[in-house]
Amino acid sequence: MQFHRKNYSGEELISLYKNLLLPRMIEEKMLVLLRQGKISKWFSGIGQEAISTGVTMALQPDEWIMPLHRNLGVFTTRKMPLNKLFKQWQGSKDGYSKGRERSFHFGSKEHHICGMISHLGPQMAIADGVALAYKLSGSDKVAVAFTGDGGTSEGDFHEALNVAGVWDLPVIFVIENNGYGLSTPVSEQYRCFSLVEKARGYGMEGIQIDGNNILEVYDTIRGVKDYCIHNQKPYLVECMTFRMRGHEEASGTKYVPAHLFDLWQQKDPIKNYEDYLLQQEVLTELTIMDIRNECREYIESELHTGYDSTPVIADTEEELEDIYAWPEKKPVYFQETPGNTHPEKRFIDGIKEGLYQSMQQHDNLILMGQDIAEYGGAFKITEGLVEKFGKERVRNTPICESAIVGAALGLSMEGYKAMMEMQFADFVTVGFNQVINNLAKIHYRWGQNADVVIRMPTGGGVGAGPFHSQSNEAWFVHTPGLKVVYPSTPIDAKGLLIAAINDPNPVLFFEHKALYRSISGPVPEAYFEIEIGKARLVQTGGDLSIITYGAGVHWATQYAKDHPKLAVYILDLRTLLPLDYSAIKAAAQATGKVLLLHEDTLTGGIGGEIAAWIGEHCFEFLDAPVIRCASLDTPIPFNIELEKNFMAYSRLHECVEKLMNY
Ligand SMILES: Cc1ncc(C[n+]2csc(CCOP(=O)(O)OP(=O)(O)O)c2C)c(N)n1
Repeated sequence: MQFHRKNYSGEELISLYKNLLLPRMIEEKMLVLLRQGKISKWFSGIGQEAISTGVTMALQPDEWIMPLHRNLGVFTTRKMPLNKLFKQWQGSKDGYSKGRERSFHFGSKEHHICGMISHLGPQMAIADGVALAYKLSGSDKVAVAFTGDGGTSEGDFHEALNVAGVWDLPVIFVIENNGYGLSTPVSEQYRCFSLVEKARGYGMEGIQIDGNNILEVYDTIRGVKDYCIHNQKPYLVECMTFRMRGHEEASGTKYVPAHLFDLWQQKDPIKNYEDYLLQQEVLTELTIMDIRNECREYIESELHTGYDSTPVIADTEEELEDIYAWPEKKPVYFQETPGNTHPEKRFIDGIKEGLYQSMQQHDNLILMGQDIAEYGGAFKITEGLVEKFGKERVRNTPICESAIVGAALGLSMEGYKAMMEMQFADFVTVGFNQVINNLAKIHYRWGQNADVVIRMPTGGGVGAGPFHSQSNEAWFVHTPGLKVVYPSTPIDAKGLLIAAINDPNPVLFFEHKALYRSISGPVPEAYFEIEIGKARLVQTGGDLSIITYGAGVHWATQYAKDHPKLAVYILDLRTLLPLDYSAIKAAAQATGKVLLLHEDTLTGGIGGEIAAWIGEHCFEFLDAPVIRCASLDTPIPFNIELEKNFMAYSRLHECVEKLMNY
């Protein structure tokens, strides 16, 4: 192994050595503790430490890193106390995730380390978002994301590199090519000669280096970092290395030919560097022994403190409370002054106004979406915003839904707010993982909030067929950590969108496309919020209660108008997560006959959840079973007659009759 000292001082070389040695010695200890059953699972980075350590040492402590499961060296080089890391691995209350996360799936805002999710690839797009924040704020910083060779096969790798390339983001993607995925050799993982070749396809520079040579890693990353900041460009670094142990300790190493271990043993990053430092007379046998003893003592004393950890006593209230971040300022909600009148606006104008005023209110709010800049978006909701607020804040995106949701999270980590327009709610499926597993869970897992709104043009009735018409809100209602908002009137569209943007949590904001230009109503011109989680009583009545939202509110209102002899109580839920249970209870109590109406399909729709809740909590008020009126359990057909038949409203009369005749 060739080391090139360049101008590095003895002190710097020793500092690299100490940081390189510590994770190895910690791991050796952990393997013993694992065998003793004191920790549950271990992903070893033995043999790969030069990468984590060299990369982290080349960065400033406040530059974000997105590490993975073999990057103990990132955590130790950022000086996270071992006793707390150990508490984390034991699942203790005073680790980094209150016992909620395992192994390396945790982060720390203080240390600018973003915890991974098991899915590996999503880390990369988060780095895009952080790098975008650095770029927008003019900070001279880079973000770094790690991936294994296996992870490069994920779509997330492609999307993250593509977005970084197109947006000229200062981000370094580090591939640790250790020859294997779990057991899959690289010959079954990719067909290019080397992974660094991929850089060119994304319009970025790349370099392949010896990942076992700490000086090479450190020096390269320092240079690459300068390049990224100076040129405002991304960079791909492929570090060649080898994993000296199994994927995780239980999985063994039988699938790796034995001679490879012999070969790579010769290339051990610590032994080789140690020999070099001896040869350079930077260290002596004696100083090495002192350093090793120092490490050992540190590990033993930290473990001693680590063992003394608070056992977890489950506190349901705390568990539920930590799902969401709480706003710093108490919001001021809209209150109507009697006698006040407001201009009539269409539903779409309510959304536009909410967005426009939010952009004025928050200069850290970034809008992202396909065709949303000059073109104004598929529904022209963002028309004019780029002229007013500029290309930096109103960003056209490549067709990379997953990476843009990830980037929105990265922006949030640097204190920005992000609004992403899904061109159609249907397309959220290709960004699903980031929404469900990153945005929704991150606050509960390690206290990082996701200040992100995803606008979801949704719903059918416009003859657009199965992939431009779906109602998919129930997927998200089933995901703790998200908020799901679904307005039905122009005033609510504006006030709830403003509230969603002010809310520090991830909000899925559903906008029914058929309402955009068909519904009008009074909309105050001022900047105002409507409270998320509060339903709206549309009208009272004593015969039956229809609980609904979105287009359903208009179907119910029309139905009541067409049947004047029936006194219909209509509740517009407005927010589906969290639900306004007191308003639901009041609706059940008001008439004793409840109809749940939604455009979403029947099975697994939110109507089922509310019906169950009413059954459990309002049984004594009921005079009839709760009835659900929903769309057919089929995809949404294109032909307008088929679509009409699909839609819940085609069965509304039948359902009302059934309920009234019970
Ligand atoms: C999306 C997804 N698919 C599969 C897995 C299971 N899995 C966990 S780690 C791993 C291998 C990863 O290989 P690589 O990216 O080369 O990293 P390495 O573990 O070798 O460091 C696999 C298949 C996963 N965690 N996520």
